[in-house]
Order: sequence, then structure tokens, then C-alpha cells
Amino acid sequence: MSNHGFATRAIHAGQAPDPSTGAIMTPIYQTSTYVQTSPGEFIQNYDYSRSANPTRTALEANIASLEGGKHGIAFASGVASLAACIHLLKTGDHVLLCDDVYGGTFRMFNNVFNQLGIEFSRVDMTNLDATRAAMTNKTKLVWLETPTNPTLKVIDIAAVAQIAHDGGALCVADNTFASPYLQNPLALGADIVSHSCTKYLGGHSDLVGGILVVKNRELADRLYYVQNAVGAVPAPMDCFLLLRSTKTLHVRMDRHCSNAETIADWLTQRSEIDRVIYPGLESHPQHNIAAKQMRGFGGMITMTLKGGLPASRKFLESLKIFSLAESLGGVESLVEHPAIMTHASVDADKRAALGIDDGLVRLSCGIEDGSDLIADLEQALDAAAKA
Ligand code: P1T
Repeated sequence: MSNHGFATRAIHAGQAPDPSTGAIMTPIYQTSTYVQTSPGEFIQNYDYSRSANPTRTALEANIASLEGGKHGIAFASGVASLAACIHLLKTGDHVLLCDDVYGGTFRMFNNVFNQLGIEFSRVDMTNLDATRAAMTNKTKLVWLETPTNPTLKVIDIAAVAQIAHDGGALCVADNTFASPYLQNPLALGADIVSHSCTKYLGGHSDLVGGILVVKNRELADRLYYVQNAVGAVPAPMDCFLLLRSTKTLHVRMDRHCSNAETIADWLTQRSEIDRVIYPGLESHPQHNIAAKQMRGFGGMITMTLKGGLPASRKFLESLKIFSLAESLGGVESLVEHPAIMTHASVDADKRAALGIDDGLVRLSCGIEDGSDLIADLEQALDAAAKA
């Protein structure tokens, strides 16, 4: 499959008609255990569904192929897949984290793994000199998101992976915002790619999941060990739903990108808005890096409304097609307020330093008609201006 195009791999990789019935869709193997012919003699490599399940195996192979990796290791959520990476570490190890990350990722380091003696520090990874200077002799993981959540900074994956390797650390890239259709961090030197499958991979806001993809067999074995030993595995039904979803990833992403590009351009003309952040705009500080490492600029837009909380609150309450909700990457458009919602667990001073203020609003542009989305934004901006 590896020599086929993205769309062909999205539809076929990891899947073959079911050998017992010919069913074209991989069945939901809703089973916890598997009969053995003699103690330790398995019929097909399966003994217990925490360790492995055929629906999950198909999903892991499918997404591994889309990322240009060899091994997929699936989890029950995006944060469970991130936690599995940290289980590779031991007390006293240090993680270098990019300064702008999903609030739950920050919370996991700050409130959970910090208590166990895993140290971390944050740095603006768009500044490569600062990133190099922030490495310590204890740094074992260099952790980036790109584009970042929610301020959409674009980090040069190849350059940061090189800095990690020069310091003897692994580079983990959270590719959730781009999806494998737009960006493949393994090809740029990252060692582990992580996804919240809840977002673009799932695409329909109907499941929670996560996955790691790697090229290296030894690293994969360590992560499979954590997957089984810690046990945050996805259910067969969710693996099935994800397999159905990845078949249309390329089609959905094209529409997410084209809607977001049109909307971002339109927003830049509006006087109610201070700043529009979209990697596809030439005004984006890392637009050239985005153009170099991404095949499209994604479906996420972040903007700052003039008028602070009263204006952003009125805007969010007035939208009719964009739904006010956490999450992103579904076919339906979503909007949220990072300071109150997804990034509430980030300390106020850190939020302020990143510009996550009360006027900041994040849009996940869905795949509806772009003209309807713009009309919705227009009426909500008009309402906010009167607030
Ligand atoms: O929600 P979960 O599937 O556990 O994924 C966590 C996660 C990991 N990485 C990134 C970049 C994310 O954005 C997320 C989850 N983010 C949201 C729920 C959100 O609205 O930003």
C-alpha cells in the first residue's frame, strides 16, 4: 500500500475483506477474549482485547499508513496517547514543551506527571535559538504541536526534531490540527506522531480516541507494551467508526481548508476584529514555514475581537450555524472561547503571555456551504458590535 496515493490508502490501508464472510467492511470484533487451541496456542495472534483486537489492528495499520509510519498504537483518547509517551520516561527526566498547547496537555504535565517527578518547561518553539538553549542534559522528549492550540503558531518540525536529536531526545509531534492529509511529521524527522482522533480523523464529533504512529520497531514495541500494561485502549466500535471516517479524510480536509481560507480572508476585512490568525494568510508570522511543511493550511482560525469579553460573549451567543462547543475537526462548524473553555486549566499569566485573552475566539470551520458560514459570522459580528 505504501506506494499508493493518500486517498487509496485512506480507503484501503489495513483493511481486507473479512476472510470468513467476504464482508467488505472490517467487522466490529466486539469480543474481550479469543479461544486458544491449546494453552498459549492462538488461532490468529489474538488472546485478549486489551492486548489486541482485529478492528483496532485494522485502524492502527490504516492511520500508520496515512502518516507514512510503520506502526500505529491506538488509545481511548488523545490525552491517553500523550500519557503513553510520558510513560516511556522515568522520575527526573525532563520534557521540553512548546509554550502553546492544548490546555489538557499542559494540565497533564503540570498537575499529573509533575507530581511523579517528570519535569517540564515551556518554550516558544518558533524561536529556534531559545529552543536549543532550553534543552537540558535531562531532556528526553521534545514535544510540539503545530499548528498550536489555540494561537496557531507554526513550528518548523524538521528544525526542532534536529535540535531534539542533537540533545539525545525524542521528538513528539501532535499533528491533531493538521491531520495526516496536510502534514506528516515523521517524514520531517519527528520520532512519534500523536493524534486526538476525536478531531479531523474522526471528523463527525461522535467519538473520543487517540493514536501514536512511529517508524521504529523498538520504539513501537515499548509503546505497545505501555498500551497493554496501562490499558487505555479504544473500544472496537470506536475503532470501526474511525475506520469509516478516515475513508473520507481527504475529501473533508479539502473542504475544511477551502472554507477556512475564504473565511479568513473575509474576516481580515472586518473592522470589529483586531487580529485574524490563519497559517494561510501572508500576515501569519510563520506563513512560509506552513507553506513549506503543510499541503494546505487547515480548517482552524483564531481571532481577537475588539471589545473584550462583552463583545466575544455576544458574538458566541449569536452564532446560529457555528455551534458553541469545545472540540474541533468535525463536519459541523464549531466555535469556542479558549480562556473560559479549552484553556481554562492554563494559568492566567501564561494565557496572557500567549495572547489568550477575553477577546480571543477559535473557529473550527466545518464543511457546510462557505457562504452560509460567512452570513452567520456577519450577523453575529453585527450583534457583537451593538453589545
Ligand atoms: O480530547 P482528546 O481526544 O483526549 O484529545 C486531547 C487533545 C490533544 N491534542 C490536541 C492538539 C487537542 O486539541 C486535544 C483536544 N482538544 C480539544 C478538546 C479542544 O477543543 O481544543
